[in-house]
Amino acid sequence: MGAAFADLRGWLGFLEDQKQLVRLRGALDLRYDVPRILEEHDGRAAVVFEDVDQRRSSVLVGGTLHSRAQMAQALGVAPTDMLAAYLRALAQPLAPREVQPAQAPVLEVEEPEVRLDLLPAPWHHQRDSGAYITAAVAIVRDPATGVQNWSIHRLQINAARRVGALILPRHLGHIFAVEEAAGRDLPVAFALGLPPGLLLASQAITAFGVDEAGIAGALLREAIPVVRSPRHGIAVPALAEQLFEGRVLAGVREPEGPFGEFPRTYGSRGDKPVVEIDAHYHRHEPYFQTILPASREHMLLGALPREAAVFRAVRHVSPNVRDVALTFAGGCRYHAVIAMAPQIAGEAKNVMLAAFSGANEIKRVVVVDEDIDVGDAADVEWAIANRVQPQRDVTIVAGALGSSLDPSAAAGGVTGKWGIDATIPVGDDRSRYERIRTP
Ligand SMILES: Cc1cc2nc3c(=O)[nH]c(=O)nc-3n(C[C@H](O)[C@H](O)[C@H](O)COP(=O)(O)O)c2cc1C
Ligand SMILES: [Mn+2]
Repeated sequence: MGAAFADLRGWLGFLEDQKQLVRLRGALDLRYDVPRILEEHDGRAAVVFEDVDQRRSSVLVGGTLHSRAQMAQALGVAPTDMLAAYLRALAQPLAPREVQPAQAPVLEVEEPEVRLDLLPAPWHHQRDSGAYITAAVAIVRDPATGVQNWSIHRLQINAARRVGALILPRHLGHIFAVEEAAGRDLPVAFALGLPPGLLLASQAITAFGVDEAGIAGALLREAIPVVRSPRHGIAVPALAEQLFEGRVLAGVREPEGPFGEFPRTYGSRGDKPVVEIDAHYHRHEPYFQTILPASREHMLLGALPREAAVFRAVRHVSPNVRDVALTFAGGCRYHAVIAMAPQIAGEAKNVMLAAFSGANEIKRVVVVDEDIDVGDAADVEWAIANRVQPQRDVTIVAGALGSSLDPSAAAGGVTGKWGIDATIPVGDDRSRYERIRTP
């Protein structure tokens, strides 16, 4: 087991040593050049844009995560141990360690004036409504419990001190709804410029009331240093590149979107919550991190946390589950494949039903036998072709909660879910299903 990477700089240094990072010099257009270059390097290399625009305040970097192999390196574990490592982190969080402001690199510089319009935030896709911050982790303290929450939200830059946010109905949405009903703004801190381990922790699917900072610490196998944000006293990663403090405004909605999203379609324009930014801190010569929507990076950040959530959910109904994968073509969110060794009739079906609710966005579940590689789409299709009788093995559930970004879903993301039991029926003559092999 190697060391995990605790900050973005260390991770970028590693990528550079591995020749998985390219540096580009010279002026480039944030709308027409940058996203195309990120797309061209997607799945291959991180890109550092040294001086994308002289007026801009930080060094732009994108594409910092490309593969499961890289994700394992970022966490300092073998690829085959990643799921187990994530499950361990969920089960045994490691609380963060508070450091003083003088020991917190993220507080090295305070900008005299908040100027979001001077950040090198790209305009990612053609029909997007404008420049977006896509890699900031929103950290809030739930006033009811004092427990903090981490989540990533796309942020549309509306003005020098104002962003619009998409807040889907999960933890931040719940906390904000309670505060807003009482007429109060919700203080929020945005940590920007983080290594894969912290981004993966922000995507954990947990019960309400679990602080993702503890999951980050457990994933890195070392408590992460946090510092109190100066205005709101929110504990934020001390090694982040940049920190913004603000308030989600009660009773305010402004138009946000459209925005190209992970399913490779546009999320629609609508009235969304607004955050007013009060303060901006950063390290010396900070990086500005961007995640190109629908890139491998965006997909992968969703995959491992959902695989862990599905694994946990299905283990409640069967001890015979071996592996789980969320597929790239399904955006690492909609389509799950589960490998198991069913021992009794109906067991695979129960596993499928549990997986539907392991994470809301899951729309299709394929259950296969252990001999099928869950990460290999052709292998899974082979199992469907040779082991499935649709009238017997396909299950459809109507009216469940899925993803509101699925264009085929009804308002709010209400969707059907379907499952395919592609396991060999228990009791069948297994020799009829045996795969040919050359001697
Ligand atoms: C790059 C990226 C962008 C995301 N954008 C949004 C977003 O705009 N709105 C949203 O609600 N969730 C977004 N998510 C997903 C949430 O961050 C994720 O579901 C998170 O785990 C929610 O945290 P919670 O369970 O504490 O609510 C995004 C995730 C990633 C990786
Ligand atoms: Mn949460």
